Amino acid sequence: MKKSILFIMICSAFMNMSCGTQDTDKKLSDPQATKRACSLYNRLFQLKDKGIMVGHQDDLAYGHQSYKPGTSDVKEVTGDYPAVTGWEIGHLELGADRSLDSVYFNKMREGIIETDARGGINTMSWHGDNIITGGSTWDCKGNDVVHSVLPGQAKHEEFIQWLDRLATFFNTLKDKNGEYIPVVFRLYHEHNSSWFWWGAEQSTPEDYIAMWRMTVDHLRESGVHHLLFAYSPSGCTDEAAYLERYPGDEYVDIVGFDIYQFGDDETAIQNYCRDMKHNMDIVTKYAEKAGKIPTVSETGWEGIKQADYFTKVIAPLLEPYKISWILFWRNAWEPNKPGHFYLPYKGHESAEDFKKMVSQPRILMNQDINN
Ligand code: BMA
Repeated sequence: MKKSILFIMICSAFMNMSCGTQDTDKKLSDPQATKRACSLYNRLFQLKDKGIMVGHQDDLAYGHQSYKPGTSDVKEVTGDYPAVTGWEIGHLELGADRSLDSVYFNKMREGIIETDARGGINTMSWHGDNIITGGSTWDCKGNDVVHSVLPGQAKHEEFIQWLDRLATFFNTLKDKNGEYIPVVFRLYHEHNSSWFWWGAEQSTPEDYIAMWRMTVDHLRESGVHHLLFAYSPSGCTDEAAYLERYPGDEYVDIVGFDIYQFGDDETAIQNYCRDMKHNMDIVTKYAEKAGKIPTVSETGWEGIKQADYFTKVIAPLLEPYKISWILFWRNAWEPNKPGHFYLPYKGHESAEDFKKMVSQPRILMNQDINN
């Protein structure tokens, strides 16, 4: 083989494998991140200067008034998809064919591919089951679940099998050129609260961090290099509290937080705005310092009980911040959850107002990030 051809082959192998060859200095935590994952990370930094992307959990999975996969309430209301689409993979670890919210994983794969093909961004959360009790993600019995999955502990091998199932799914996410689709993976979220088995009262900071690193290391060792890892506690009082269970800059690419509005009166709105501002300050400052992407990783007001909520509360709240995206929680399809929605569906009283908000120049939808 000619030396020059060999040289070109080696160079292109490197370009496909690592962020080291990119021409900007935004480095993903994974030194072997794929070229597409690196480009997405750099794109996020560029888009952050342009505005704040709208995200919606399970947007393409179903609508509030229809279980049909591919239904997007946001598209029906505004004419465009959100820039960021959230997915939930709870029960993938069990080898189930559908998520805990009854979204079939083969449909989810199609939705991820479709979102990526139109230039959208995919993010995933994981409400995995309790491996000790076999109960749900909210089953906090057996306060040693996190400890039990660590190397040498009783549930380690079984948990590794769970991670392998995740890796297998991630490795089926390919674009039309056969390249892996980069996806944001938001691990073990709201960990400073105590309602999931990995919560603050359920584990020590050391064990939590060890589980996070073990998860990321195992996925990387399994050949998964197209993930951007996102860290997202519930609201925090200050940066020290924010970082209490932070696994380290080499294990995180995106920093966010989850805060909801609880209550329907003026005080509830004021408290929500106060906490959101405080936490947007924390994550934007930390992101700036550490070279990460800041986000609002989960938010919303269940049932949106004010018609002009988006232009009167949300838009002014976001205005001063350089946050990459704000992800509103899901619009449940389940007939027994009629009030469980966080963005308007067609016909809801806040639909026009939401449409107005997303037409503002700094609020970015799918088309805005692709022209
Ligand atoms: C919660 C609710 C649940 C859902 C879970 C995981 O906040 O929406 O109905 O099962 O998220 O998506």
